[in-house]
Amino acid sequence: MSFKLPDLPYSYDALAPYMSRETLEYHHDKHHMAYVTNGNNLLKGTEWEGKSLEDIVKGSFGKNAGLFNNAGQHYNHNHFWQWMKPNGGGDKIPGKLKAAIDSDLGGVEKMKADFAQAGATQFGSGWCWLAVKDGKLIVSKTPNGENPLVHGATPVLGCDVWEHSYYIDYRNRRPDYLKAFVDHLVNWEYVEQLYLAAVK
Ligand code: MN3
Repeated sequence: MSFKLPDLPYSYDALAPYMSRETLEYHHDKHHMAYVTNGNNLLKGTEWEGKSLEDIVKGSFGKNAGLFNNAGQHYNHNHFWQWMKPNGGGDKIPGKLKAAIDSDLGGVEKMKADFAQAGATQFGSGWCWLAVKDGKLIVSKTPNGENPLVHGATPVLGCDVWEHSYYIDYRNRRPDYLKAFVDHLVNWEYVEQLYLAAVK
């Protein structure tokens, strides 16, 4: 399969004022598109041509840095658009996910604080995550295009902390962006869907 840029699941204005049309236009139309284009070029003629995106990400990690960076970022952004929705975030978390957050991560408030802290302390570009490892939820962070897949875990929520994700709207205030993400943008229903698939 070749990589293809997905449409945003909402309009470019839908996440304002927490994420602007201008940010989504640059981030989705330019940055994500570049990962798709470069990834397709780098995939040609490799042993991973025809494999699933997940297999390409896991297989190329540590073996083909150029392909991995672009495939990893394609995977991350495919989910990132779905990890947000208008009027998302906050504490209205579906029951099965909420129960897992309470038992594995010490409750919703602690989870939100730990997730935002992971994003704020990721030095340079990268992502912060909720992931399922050995059947339990964990909080983690990764540099650049890496994600929990290459560390034996399944990502269920990620926030892009590359500057291109927040600099137009928040300038250097990454912690304010992370707070807006957890309080107003997260699509908890999609997070629960991925969580339930990961623990099945
Ligand atoms: Mn990005």
